[in-house]
Amino acid sequence: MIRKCFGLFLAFALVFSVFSTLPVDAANRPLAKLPGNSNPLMDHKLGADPYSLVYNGRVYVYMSSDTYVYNSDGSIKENDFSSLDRIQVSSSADMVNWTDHGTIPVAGVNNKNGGKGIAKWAGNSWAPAVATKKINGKDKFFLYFANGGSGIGVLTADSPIGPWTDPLGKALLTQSTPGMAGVTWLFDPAVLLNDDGTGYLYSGGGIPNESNPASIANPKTARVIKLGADMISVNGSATTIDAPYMFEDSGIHKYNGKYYYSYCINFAGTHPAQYPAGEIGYMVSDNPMGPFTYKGHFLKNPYNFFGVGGNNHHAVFNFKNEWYVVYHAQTVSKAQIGTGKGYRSPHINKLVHNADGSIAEVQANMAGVAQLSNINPYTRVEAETIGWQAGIATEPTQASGGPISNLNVTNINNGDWVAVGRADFGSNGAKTFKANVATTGGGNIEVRLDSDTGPLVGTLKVTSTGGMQNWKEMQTTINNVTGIHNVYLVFTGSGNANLFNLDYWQFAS
Ligand SMILES: [Ca+2]
Ligand SMILES: [Ca+2]
Repeated sequence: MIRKCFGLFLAFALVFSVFSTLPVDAANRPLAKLPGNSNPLMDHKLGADPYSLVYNGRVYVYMSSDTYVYNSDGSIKENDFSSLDRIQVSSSADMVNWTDHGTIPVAGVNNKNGGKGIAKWAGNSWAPAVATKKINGKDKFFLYFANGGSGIGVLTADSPIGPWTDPLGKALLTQSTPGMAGVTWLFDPAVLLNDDGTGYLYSGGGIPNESNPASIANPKTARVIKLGADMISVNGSATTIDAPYMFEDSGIHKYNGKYYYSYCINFAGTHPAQYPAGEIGYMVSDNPMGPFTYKGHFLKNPYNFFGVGGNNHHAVFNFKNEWYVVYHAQTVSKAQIGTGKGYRSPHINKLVHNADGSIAEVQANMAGVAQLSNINPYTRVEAETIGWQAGIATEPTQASGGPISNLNVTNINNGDWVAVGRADFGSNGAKTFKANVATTGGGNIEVRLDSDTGPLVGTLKVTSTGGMQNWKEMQTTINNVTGIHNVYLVFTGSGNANLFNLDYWQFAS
């Protein structure tokens, strides 16, 4: 089918080659996040072990930096986690359009991250957890991460997207922290900021003795420890959470005055039915330090929903008075390479607490969460704010005046596109469209409505700015768009090279 379409495209290309812009290649289609769907959150890159932070009307998702690792013959290796030395961040106000904030170069031992690693003592940065707390009248942000299975570190910042610094110069939690002995894998942090301003850090995993059924059933490798008021120290000794069939992936949330500790159930041995292997189980307590009582499970292994399994990882959060779970599944890698090979992508679905306080089974799917609010196209919209896309990539930009860790869209080839869901143009309508671009070549941005082949309401001709990081705003007129539309920026041009880079765009009425 694809080959047939491509043949047809070639025929068109030959017929219409006299025109300066080529027809859109039918192969320019999304990989895994299809228009109308909200999952995965993104498909222009991967992202594992997601954790959420809600701040100022946006949800930020922090992820382990899954990146394809290749064999010497160019084929993609099974994920060996060797690339997990950064933390990826994306945020959204509406759960469809996600702004890519790039990667935080966390691990810094042995010149990792090209010498830019922030935590000079850490070799890895797995499975982040993030909290914010007002300290001395200022909002501070705390990013906890696992140095592989050997400990938990913390970075701090004044904004949810950095810049981040390492306040300790060493791990916050190690096996020698009081109460931590016996934790097989000291990783996978989760953090709770209680209503009284006290922080609690949850972590741990692994089975001390896999040949012993009692060790599988009660590994006693989960811990909770009270944090100091500064959130970067600990207060007292860690307490064991006796989570049955504990594997990894601590989660914590507070609902209706109760503390919900959740975790991934292990795969070893045989289990009683109430502890299904590879699913997310949960326990409840009246106290953040426990003791917790096992109540059930609420998120099946991704295999049940997406036909591709592997590990499970989750975080529960509240955003605009609704509960959600962010989790990962190997949906992008499955679409790209046929099998997941252990490479994961973030998803979000609704989570429901029943009247009795139990959690209903999550219905995970590709549809995800319907868009919560519209985008305002009359404010600067980062090009890396993406609802859906075909064929593009993002990279750190040298453009000035943007957000912290600003990115631009790149790898723009003929027929590639980016789209945002539900931009509200109002009743007066848009008259102009401008974009900040950089290129030594050029091409066009076709502004289309509601699909990549939808009505064309304007075309911005992008001409050379003298460099792929020499930035210039360019503008074109728009054929009066009103109302609410998904906006598609369809890129056209000739040649195989990146046509141009795109930093942001904005309409004016
Ligand atoms: Ca491309
Ligand atoms: Ca940008």
